[in-house]
Amino acid sequence: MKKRILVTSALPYANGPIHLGHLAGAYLPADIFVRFHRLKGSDVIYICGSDEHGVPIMLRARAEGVSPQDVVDRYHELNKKSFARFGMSFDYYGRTSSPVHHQTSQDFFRVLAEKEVFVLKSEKQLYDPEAKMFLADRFVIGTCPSCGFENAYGDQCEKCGKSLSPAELINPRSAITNAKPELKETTHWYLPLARFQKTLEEWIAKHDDWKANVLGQIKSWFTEGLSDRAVTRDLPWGVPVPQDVAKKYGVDATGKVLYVWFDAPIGYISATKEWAVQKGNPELWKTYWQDEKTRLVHFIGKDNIVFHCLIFPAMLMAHGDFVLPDNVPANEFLNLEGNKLSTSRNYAVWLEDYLQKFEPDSLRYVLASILPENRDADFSWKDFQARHNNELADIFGNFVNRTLSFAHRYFEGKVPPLHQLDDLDKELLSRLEEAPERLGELIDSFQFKAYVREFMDLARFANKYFNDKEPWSTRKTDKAACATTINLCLQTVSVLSVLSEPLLPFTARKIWKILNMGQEHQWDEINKNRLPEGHLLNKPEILFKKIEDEVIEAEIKKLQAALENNAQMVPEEKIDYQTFQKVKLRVAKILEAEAIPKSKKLLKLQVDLGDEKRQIVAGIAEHYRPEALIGKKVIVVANLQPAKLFGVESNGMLLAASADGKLSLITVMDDDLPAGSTVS
Ligand code: B3M
Ligand code: ZN
Repeated sequence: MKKRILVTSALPYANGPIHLGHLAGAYLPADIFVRFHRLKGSDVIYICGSDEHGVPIMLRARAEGVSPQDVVDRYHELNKKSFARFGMSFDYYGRTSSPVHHQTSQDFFRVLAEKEVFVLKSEKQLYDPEAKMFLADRFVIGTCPSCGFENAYGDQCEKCGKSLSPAELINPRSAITNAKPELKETTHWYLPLARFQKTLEEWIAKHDDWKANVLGQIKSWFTEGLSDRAVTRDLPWGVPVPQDVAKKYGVDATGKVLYVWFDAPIGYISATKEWAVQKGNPELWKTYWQDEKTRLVHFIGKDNIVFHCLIFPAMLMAHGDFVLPDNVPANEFLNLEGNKLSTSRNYAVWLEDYLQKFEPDSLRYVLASILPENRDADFSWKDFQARHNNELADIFGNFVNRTLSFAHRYFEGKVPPLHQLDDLDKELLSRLEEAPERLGELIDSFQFKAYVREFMDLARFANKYFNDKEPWSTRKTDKAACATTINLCLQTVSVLSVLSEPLLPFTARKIWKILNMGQEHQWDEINKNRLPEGHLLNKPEILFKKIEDEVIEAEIKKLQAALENNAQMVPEEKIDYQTFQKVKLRVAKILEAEAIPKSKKLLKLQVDLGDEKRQIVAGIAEHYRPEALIGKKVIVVANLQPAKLFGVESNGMLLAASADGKLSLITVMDDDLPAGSTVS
């Protein structure tokens, strides 16, 4: 096992706050991994930072009417703080607008240019005649040639995930002015990825231990065949293309910057350099980036796979001075209450909001339990509450609390002596002995969900041990047995606390205080460092307070409101008849209607659409009693994407008129018109 480890998490764009989807993708798993390795005594550093270039930042700045620098200054600080509050233990959180980063990226580009890696191409590209600028990447919106989605970006379709170039979009329009772009000639540097395909394939073949979801994506890139990628852009924001390099190619670099996906991964290197300077040893970064013994691990979300597994490695190979990633354990996506998370539609749980009501460790625990390790996963508030209350509070928290309370009540707050061990005592001890290696292997092989499960199983076993041993009875009948039980329970608390540290760093530290232990621990020593007999304990505190239903309902409602707002937020624009015709309106007869428990606004309806029955959830509970609706013929949008509201599937939407808080369903005047009739 390589002992020197360099861990990175994807650099989040500094154009918006961090939400729980980010955490579950690239940050929490990395933090668990790094914390574990620190406890193992590995030589590990954890590098992250803000990605401050690229079109997303510029679009945000335009929308707010401020400069890109203003945007990144704000979100860099905000995100850095949110991560810290969640215990993300970066050794360094850099930013790509820093001078060191600009220098490092330009040097990287220069080396590749000197090695004649690039291909220079002059091509016609989309140009906005109104804004007078080239439309790179997300500055163009249009129809995806692959799936027909109408709001695909110039670099990627968010619907089907296909990566695109602006010229491929059907009916392109400028994201700035809405103007129809013109074609205009421009010159750019390309990384000829096709030339790297064979080398990349050979390199990936040596990594057949990578996660299946990652290898699957890589294979399909190979099958499709890698194509040349432009690594420069015509944009006013980014790392400028170095003039000296451009000159050699006979090109004027004015107005040209490095493509954000060229400079961002180099950000890992520049941040490590800055870290080394901060450490007082400016050369130290080289040990991590240039010594073959380093295990470089990139934690990312699945949309970043191609960049970290193919493009950046190709850049690193071409450069020649750096180590290549040893693993890229990418996660799939996390959904929220059955729907896709969306920053732009404000459908997310923002870390700062979360922290106003809950503890960071609760979210760390729940997210780690449901990580989208191999397929997309879903976060729901009910599940959050259940796992917090039934597992963290009732099992782990309860075990710690009852053990400490007992020691205080009956053993003067001291560790009681250990006497004769029976079989159950021995079983507990052998489980404790095995745990560090087992759990450690799971973490080291990126099986975080399994680690969490095994950890909680051990706590569950300990809790059951306490029950089965009945110290409250042996206290009167067999004092020695009682002392042994509590001694072993205290040892178990201590072992559990260290095993929990990568997952629950705040709780672990609280327990160390309660146990009156030091704050430095070693994963492999936890069974050796027993709490000695007579060791004085501090008073316990409740580690996890139960989360009440009302609090959870409020969170669900907030998301509900965001969904409803989005439905209403469509800006007014003229549409043609064809567009209108896309909405399939039909007459539906209401067959059943019932309230949805705990929801004031929603009713669950079963409707007849003539040729099929449908379930529709409608926000009309404050206006209609369920029984009054049966038999009514209403108008529904029949081809609406299904959605989940309060966990209930809804397939369609009723039309209703509303004003001043009043609401009236749209019905048909002639009652003999059959269900299923079309409306136009
Ligand atoms: N900022 C994209 C993202 O947040 C990008 C990651 C860069 S990692 C070098 O999905
Ligand atoms: Zn598409």
